[in-house]
Amino acid sequence: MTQADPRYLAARDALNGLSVGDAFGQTFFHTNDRAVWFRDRALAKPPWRWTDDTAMALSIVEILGASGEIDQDALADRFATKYREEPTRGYGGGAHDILAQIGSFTPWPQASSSAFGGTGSMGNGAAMRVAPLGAFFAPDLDQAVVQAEASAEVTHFHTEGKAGAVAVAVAAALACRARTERIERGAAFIDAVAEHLPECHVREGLAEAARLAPDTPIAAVAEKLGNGSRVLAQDTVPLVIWVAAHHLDDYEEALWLAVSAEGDMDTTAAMVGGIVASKVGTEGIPAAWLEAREALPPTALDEGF
Ligand code: AR6
Ligand code: MG
Repeated sequence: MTQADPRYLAARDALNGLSVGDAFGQTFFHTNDRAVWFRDRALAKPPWRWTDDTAMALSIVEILGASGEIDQDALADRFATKYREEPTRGYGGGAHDILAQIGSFTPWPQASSSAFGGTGSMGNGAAMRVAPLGAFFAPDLDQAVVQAEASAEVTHFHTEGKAGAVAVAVAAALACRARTERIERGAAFIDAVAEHLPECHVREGLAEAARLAPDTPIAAVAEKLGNGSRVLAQDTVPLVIWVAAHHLDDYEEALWLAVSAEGDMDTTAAMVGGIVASKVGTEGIPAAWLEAREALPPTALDEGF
């Protein structure tokens, strides 16, 4: 694959949106004046450090760049290597354990399936890293679903964890297609995402999200759908899809709304940012925000990331 491959360009836009969102969202954990910052749209002083959301998304993009699909063994290896190099990127509680195990040669199916007493993780971590994959497979939604699930399973064995990843990937794919096709916004967008999920809490949350009017105050949306404060797929993804569905053409607005919901702000902003940038492109991200984000390491394919 070359850097001019449209799938690769789409994934790169999503990665920029995701990493800027992650770094932007993270800044609000470092102030006691969050409410004032939201009201005034005040920005933290750069650099904005990105977290595990971006570290793991980089691994996904690298694997897609190298083989055009998710090779689960290679992905597990990339996740574990990046974790070993920089364990202080803010990984989830169970993720530390799973990634350390994979790094010390426990096969990923064993590490992933035995987590949390054998249920597997239903954390929001498989969803936070997956938007570039959705953009990459935008022409083929069935592939987006299969590949998102494969990318999730390496660390998130639980149905909810995987469903969260499928939802964000499909949303990013639809957002990407909205550049050239007519894609409905609002409740119809949320329904179009939900139809790719199995029966589960994430899907139930999306059904609730579709019933919330576009002008519902964000605090009420968070109250109803959750805001990631439990760090679970089902208390994070419905709000994210609601925000993206109603603000697919405005990165800045979508991101302010996402963080104003409070909760797991780096993660909700990473997800919303990855989806919305799949529609508006890197050029739709405020230049000052791109500049403020800690630089991304060069990947094997693109020194300019
Ligand atoms: N049962 C109970 N609690 C669970 C379960 C379960 N089966 N699965 C997950 N949790 P984890 P992630 C809870 O550790 O998904 C970073 O800050 C549990 O409290 O698998 O990669 C990112 O920015 C667990 O610690 O990691 C994201 O915010 C938590 O969910 C987040 O971490 C996260 O699941 C991503 O975390
Ligand atoms: Mg994080």
